[in-house]
This record gives sequence, structure tokens and C-alpha cells, in this order.
Amino acid sequence: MNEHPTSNLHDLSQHWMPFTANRQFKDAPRLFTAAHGMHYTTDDGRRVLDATAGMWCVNAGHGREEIADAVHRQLLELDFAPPFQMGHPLSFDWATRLAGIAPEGMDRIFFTNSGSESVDTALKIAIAYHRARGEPGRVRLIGRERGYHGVNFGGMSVGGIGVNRRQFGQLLPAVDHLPHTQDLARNAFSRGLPEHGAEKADVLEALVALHGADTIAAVIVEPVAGSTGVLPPPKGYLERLRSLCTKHGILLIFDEVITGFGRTGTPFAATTFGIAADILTTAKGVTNGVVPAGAVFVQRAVHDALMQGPESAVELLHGYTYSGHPTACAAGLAVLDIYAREALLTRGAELAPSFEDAVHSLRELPNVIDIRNFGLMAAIELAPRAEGPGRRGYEVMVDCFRSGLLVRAAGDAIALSPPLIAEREHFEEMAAILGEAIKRAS
Ligand code: PXG
Repeated sequence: MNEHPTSNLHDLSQHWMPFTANRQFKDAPRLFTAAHGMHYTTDDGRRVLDATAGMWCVNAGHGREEIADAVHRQLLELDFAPPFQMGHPLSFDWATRLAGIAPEGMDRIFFTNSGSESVDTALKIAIAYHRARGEPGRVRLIGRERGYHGVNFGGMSVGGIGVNRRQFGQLLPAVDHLPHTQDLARNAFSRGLPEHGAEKADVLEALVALHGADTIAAVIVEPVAGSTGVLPPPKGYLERLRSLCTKHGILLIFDEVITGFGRTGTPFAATTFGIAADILTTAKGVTNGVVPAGAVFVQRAVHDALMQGPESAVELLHGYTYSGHPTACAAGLAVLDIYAREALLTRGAELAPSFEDAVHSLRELPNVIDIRNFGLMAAIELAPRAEGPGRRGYEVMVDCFRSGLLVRAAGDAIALSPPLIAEREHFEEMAAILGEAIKRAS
């Protein structure tokens, strides 16, 4: 171990950390200083097994040299090119390659820098699409309770996590929410898709009756909700949502920021579930998390509806200084090479059964009230402590970190989403360390 943890050498007070209990963290920091393969190294020299792919993003594992080399070369060759009314070849190459793994027909790709930007981009495209087709009244956006769609005003508004919204006032008008799909009474300890709850999609019919289909632009859901503790969709649920959207002319947006790039055993959850979305949002795994980037995949028909008017007109008045940044493109192309060469985008399907067995082995431990999983995503839900929700989850997360395992705590649900390079032994190690932490938190 290092004699001097980094936290003793640095002043932690200036950096206002994101989504972090700043005062608590700075009293007892948790700092990583290196990462390779399946492991992080902490500032005091300990190895920590990464059960969360960083934060659902480092799908090909850490420290991949060919990505670093590609980014390095790119910075020396072309560091920046203006993306509005100018361009550079790599963004076109990257879009072409991404279109090659996209679900059928989703071959028009808009680049962003994060999941939050991808979501707000998708919402804007949906509204602009209806307007371009002569239905400017379709402005209403439907999200789902317990959905997470990032932190910008659009994504926060359709998001369904109360605490994330309350601090920020009004949000977008004309937003409504479907009910979430978690149902512990009927579906606890499901392996894969839960049996019960497809009918929860029918609430969309009620929202259409309430607001009128001609006011609704889009429904946005995560095919498998991630941040709120891994909620796989009940069997038949997404099919019903798709058919109701089609029936009422509503666009269906899949937020695949977490599920994209192999997490569910194929490149996208839309492919895994065989459901055609109209717009699909991604980020995270698109660059293996190493350069901030996002990509919005759009059905050609949606894109084409906006390609009208004089050729000199900007068709979509939207974009970012760093849309399709050369470093993101270079990283993204290198990542796609790795994904293809190592067949990582389908590896999750092979690993899923042993991952499932490992997580469900924790079933009999104290306070475990549910375990759910799909592909390489799982959550172990613990009963809240009497002092309030989230306490036990936080305690287990910190205990795991100290014991050499990185997990996420979504309230009292411990979420696991290992890199797609994981081996079976890693799953056993994850279950062993997590199991001990759960026992200590009883
Ligand atoms: N959509 C989904 C489905 C996400 O999971 C975003 C949008 C926003 O992405 P950006 O890149 O703007 O953060 C996300 C992000 C967690 C956790 O522990 C999950 C996310 C972010 C931070 C923590 O569950 N997902």
C-alpha cells in the first residue's frame, strides 16, 4: 500500500462533485488512481474489482491501449473541426460503422457528448418531426416513473425520480408519466423478464384518452431501467407499448444509454427484445466511456421527414460544439474494432447464465428482498433500515469498496453491470465479496 493516499496530498474542497454527498465524501474520500482490465487501483494501492463497468460504460474493460493510441494519433492529426457547416471524415465513418450494428432502419445518427444530451436531442427531434409533418400540436412527452434520462431539463422532466426533480422548480410543461413496472409482490426473485405487469403499458391508453393522441409527441423509456435499480420489463410490456404508440402515431424512444453496446447480450436492447423503436439514445459504451460522447440513432423515415424545405435551410436547429468531436470519433471507431474482434456485443448473452447464478446465490442472505437480472445487469435489493431508505445500500457499497469490489447503490438496491470482458470467476468473486458485505450490514 502507498504510505500517502492521494487524498492527503490534495485539497478536495474546490471541486464540487456531481451527484455526491460532498461533505461526507471529503471526510472519507474514495479515490481511484489507475485502472486496467477488470480492476481499479485505489490511491492507497488496493485493487478493486469493477462490477459496474465504471458507471455502466467501460464495456470493453479498462486501459485499452488501442483506444488510447487512436485518440493520441487523432489529436496530433486533427484536434478539432467545426461541426456546423463544416466537417471531418471520421464522423461520417463512425456513423456508417454505428449504422452497421444498429437495429434495422435506424441508420441516421446524430452525435452528442453525453446521455443527457442524447435524450434532449431525441425529445427535440420528436417534436420537430411532428411539426415538420404538419402536426405541431404534438408536443407532449411521456416518460415513466423511476425512469432516468439524465439531468438536462428535457431528460429531467420526462425522468421519474422524484428527488432528482424536486430541487429544480417547474421543468417542462406538458409531460406525463407511465407507472413504473416494479412489482415485488408478484415478481420478486425473477430470473430474466418478470412474468407479471405487461398491462402497465396500457396506462398509455388512459393518457391518450386524457390528453388526446394529437397532443402527444413521444414516449421515452429505458428498455431495462438501470439507475433505479435494474428493472427488466415484464414479458410483453414493450410489445404493448410499441403497438399503442403505433396505433396513436406516437414516437417510441428507447433510452439505451445503459443497455446499448452489448449490455443485454446483443448490441442494443431493441434488438434483444425485437422491438423497433423510432429513436434510440446512447452514450457511455459508445466510446467505452473514455471520451465523453453520445449518439442518437434515428429511423430513416423520421430523419427524412425533416429533410424538407429549401436546401440551404438548416433542417434541425440543434447541435453541440463537440458533436462528433474528432477524439470521440477516433475512440469510438477503435472501440467498435475491439467490440467486433472480441465479439463483446454478444458476449453478454453467453455470460448471462453464470452471472444470473452468481447473483441469485445471495438469495438467502439477511435482508435480501429481491434479486433481478437481465443480460449483464442485476440488482440485489435490500430491505431499508429503520432509519430510512438508502442507508443500508450506501453502507454495503462502502463496505464493498473497502473489501475490493466496486458496486453501485441505487437506494437499497445494489446494482451490478460488469464489463463485458468479465470471466465466470469474476462473478463468483463479486458474489462472495458482496455477500459478506450484506451479512455485515444485517
Ligand atoms: N439515460 C440513461 C438511461 C442513463 O442511465 C443518462 C441518460 C444520462 O447520461 P449522462 O452521460 O448525461 O450521465 C443515463 C446516465 C447509476 C448512474 O449509478 C447512471 C447514470 C449516470 C450516473 C449514475 O445508475 N446513467
